[in-house]
Amino acid sequence: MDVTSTAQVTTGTTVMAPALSMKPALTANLTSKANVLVIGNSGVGKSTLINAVLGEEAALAGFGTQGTTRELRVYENATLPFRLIDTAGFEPSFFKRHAAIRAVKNWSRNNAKTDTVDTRINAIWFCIDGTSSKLFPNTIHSLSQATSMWPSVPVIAVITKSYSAPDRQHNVELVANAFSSQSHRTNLRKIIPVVAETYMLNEDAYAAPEGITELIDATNDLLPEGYKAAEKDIERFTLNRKRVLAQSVVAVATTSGAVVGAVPIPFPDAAILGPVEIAQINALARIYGIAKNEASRKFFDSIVQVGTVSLAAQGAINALKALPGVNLGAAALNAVIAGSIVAALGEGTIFAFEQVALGSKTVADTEWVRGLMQSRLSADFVATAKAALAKSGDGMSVRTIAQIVLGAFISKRGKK
Ligand SMILES: Nc1nc2c(ncn2[C@@H]2O[C@H](COP(=O)(O)OP(=O)(O)O)[C@@H](O)[C@H]2O)c(=O)[nH]1
Ligand SMILES: [Mg+2]
Repeated sequence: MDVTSTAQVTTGTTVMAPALSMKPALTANLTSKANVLVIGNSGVGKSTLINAVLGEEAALAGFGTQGTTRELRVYENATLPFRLIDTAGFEPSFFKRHAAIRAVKNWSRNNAKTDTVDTRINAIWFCIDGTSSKLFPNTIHSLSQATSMWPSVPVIAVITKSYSAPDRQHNVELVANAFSSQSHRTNLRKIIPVVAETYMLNEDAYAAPEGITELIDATNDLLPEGYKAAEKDIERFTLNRKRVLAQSVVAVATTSGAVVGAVPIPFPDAAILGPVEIAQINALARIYGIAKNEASRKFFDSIVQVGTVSLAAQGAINALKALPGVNLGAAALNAVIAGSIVAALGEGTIFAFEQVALGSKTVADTEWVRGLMQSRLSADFVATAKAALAKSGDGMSVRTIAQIVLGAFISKRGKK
């Protein structure tokens, strides 16, 4: 599967994965956090990665002007035991690289003077673009050169944009080889392929978020004692991160559903959403680490059945079609209906997988999950989808309609 030439699809992901906020950080935790330098050429995916790791509560850390220069931005949140130093000005030009590294050095030195914060670099993430494997040796050489003043600091190589699952293992080997055949000494500890934000390959296939919680765990593991967070705190935090990543899957799947649904003929039944729903469930299962095997097959199937051929789905469709006062042509109406079913099912699946991840349910609880999914398509569903119908119009693009549907289902989630 060649994804390098696929157009970047960003619609649908922005709603669920808010950009880093600019709230000033609390100063309470400053002395107890480790520092992780995030280095990689601009465009490699550093900001997207930082957002995926720290989450929406990430804030620019308050180190005065030193923490927010053109070359460097320091982020942290209340939970994770490390802050991330984004080398925003790092570009494939010798001078820009030099300036970026100098900014890190200055940050480290100036803040050490103020004595309020430990500014030693404790770990480095090398960000390497997974869509251009030919550049691995070059990139690794230049990143090693740029960080040669920290020869013993542990390094994690992060292969960003690892959209192609079949290529992941091979890319890890290529990166390992590139490290061992270059001259600069680096303390390489781990190579992790990541997808920081759901990437749409085509209508019913996406690259779901990948490797983010592994990266958090691996980074925590290599921090010096005294910095490390307790495992249960990390676990609680990563479960929260998984939810946000999962919601980025639902956003993309909802768009797919709306695209599939937007046909100017009467929407027959939800069976045509089968492939979209299956892709969504598989992607969510990966995020929650729920294996697809004999034991979980019925659990997965129950969800898809409710979303495709069940009385609940048919009832929801009929109710929406029969709503009085809806002044929409078939295409827009069908797009809203289809998108709503996929969104509601996705939200329900996230809840179900969380319960399994927490151990309060197991994949043997098929009747429970069936009932849960049916309830997600009941009266409450019709009211939410109705709100989306009211905001939709015939002239709108399917993507706009999908955003409206997501908006309706998200604000419902917020109120709960
Ligand atoms: N869908 C998706 N897009 C990504 C991912 N990583 C990076 N991108 C896209 O690649 C572009 C550059 O990413 P950005 O984080 O700004 O790179 P930076 O310059 O290193 O901070 C943006 O359009 C991102 O949306 C990812 O994991 N998934
Ligand atoms: Mg950036």
